[in-house]
Amino acid sequence: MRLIIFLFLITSSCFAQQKPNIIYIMSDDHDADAISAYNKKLISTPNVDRLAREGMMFKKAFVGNSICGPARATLLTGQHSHKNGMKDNRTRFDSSKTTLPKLISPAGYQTAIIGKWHLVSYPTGFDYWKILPGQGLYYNPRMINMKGDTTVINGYATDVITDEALNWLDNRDKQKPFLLLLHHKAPHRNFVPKLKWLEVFSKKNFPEPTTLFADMKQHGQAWQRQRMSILHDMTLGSDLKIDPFYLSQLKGFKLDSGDIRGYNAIMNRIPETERKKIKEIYAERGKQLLTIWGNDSLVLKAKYQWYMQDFIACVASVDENVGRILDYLDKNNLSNNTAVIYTADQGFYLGENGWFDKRWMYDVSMQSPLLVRWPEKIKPGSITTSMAQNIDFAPTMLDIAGVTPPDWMHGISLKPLLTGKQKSLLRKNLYYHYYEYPIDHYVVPHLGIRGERYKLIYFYTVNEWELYDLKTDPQEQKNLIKSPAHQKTLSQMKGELLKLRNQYDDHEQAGELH
Ligand code: SGN
Ligand code: CA
Repeated sequence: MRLIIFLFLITSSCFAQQKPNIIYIMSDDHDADAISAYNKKLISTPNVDRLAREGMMFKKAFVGNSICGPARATLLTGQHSHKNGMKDNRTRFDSSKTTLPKLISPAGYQTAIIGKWHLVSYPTGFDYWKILPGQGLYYNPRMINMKGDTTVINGYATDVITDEALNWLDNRDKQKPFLLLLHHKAPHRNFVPKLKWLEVFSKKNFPEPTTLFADMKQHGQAWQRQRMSILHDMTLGSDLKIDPFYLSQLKGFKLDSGDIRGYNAIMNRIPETERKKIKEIYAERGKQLLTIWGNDSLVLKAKYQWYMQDFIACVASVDENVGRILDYLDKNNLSNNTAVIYTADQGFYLGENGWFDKRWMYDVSMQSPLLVRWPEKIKPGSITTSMAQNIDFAPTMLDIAGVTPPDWMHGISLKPLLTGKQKSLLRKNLYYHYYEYPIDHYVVPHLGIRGERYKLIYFYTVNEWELYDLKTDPQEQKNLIKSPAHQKTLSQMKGELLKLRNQYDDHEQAGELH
């Protein structure tokens, strides 16, 4: 009898170990253009690229509401915002909801979330969590543990979050498969890099996007209302870290307490060993600004360069830390049986249309990077152009773990696509709905659908429609809503939008569409 029990324990633990592990790494605002597997113009990211080389790269992965809290609630529930309740960053996520960790645990998984959380209520259903309060800080971040205690952890946030994740991996129950959600704060605004990467990237000159000088007047209400312009809305003090000493010398510039406070808050958090050098690098910006002040075109060009230097330097830390996780998996013989997913909560404007931030349904911010490596199942170097969406993450991870996704989830499992069982996804259109207005960037609420070729957007509070041909106009600059040649496409797309809106049962906002 004892022998039978012993054999049973051995076989069941072996069986449990064979279930794949899942590491889901999500950075904050990391646009795909800042990953060299997608675009080589801005940065080389050898570690994230390794996931593409050894796994599958999604060329067309999107979100359903391009903003932080909502994207995170969608990750947990597999649902669009109107069903999971998290429509904007100001909402509190209902922690009693059935979520990914609660569904995967009964399959024998141990679960953890480490890093940015941003759902106001504390995590539930995880065996372990350690999160940043709110947006979190770049240097010496505070973290909240499961007892509700907040402590300061010395170091740089991207390194600290990775340290915490590696620590959890080391101390986990090694008999069980695991799901680890590792959420970076970087490269979120206000883009504060580590000295070593700032030194590298402050010397670089980045190519300007062709639409950097886009004229808002050529477009509708929504474009005119936004406040996410690099020239007008990106702050010199806290976003670009220009010393108030220089700002106070700019003719006609109203130095406000926000700039001074923002600059000081950032600098005072940086350890003294790095602060002096960092201040020196940023002082160069102040000196340059004095020479170009008054010439908007030169100021925009310079602000764009400084923005990119900081953003890309933050990305370099993310890439380096993805490398640390992959090394850990290699060293511990975990690589083969672990699905590593890399993504961001959405895309981000890196100067296109003269903008920063996200929110819009335009591809720049609706698209997110998505790379999945799982050596046991995914053919290395695979590329898919099937349209995936963040509603698919929870069903996919459940499917990987052998759990059938519940039918109330809106997404579909990407596993058959990943493993090559299915060549493409059958879904024809993706649904999108953005709500938050006016804070922070005055992006007018909108909903719409994205097909392979066309995109239809309805800014319902200003009653403006937009239609784009993504094939002839991938930068979405030419609204075809009044084009006689496109009226048939328009009515087809409207029909598809109504269909999807009904399918997802999203009727509270926007009223009747006509
Ligand atoms: C902060 C940022 C905004 C950003 C929101 C939401 N301002 O308020 O630029 O859009 O977060 O970002 S900051 O000056 O405080 O950085 S999100 O990623 O959480 O959705
Ligand atoms: Ca974000």
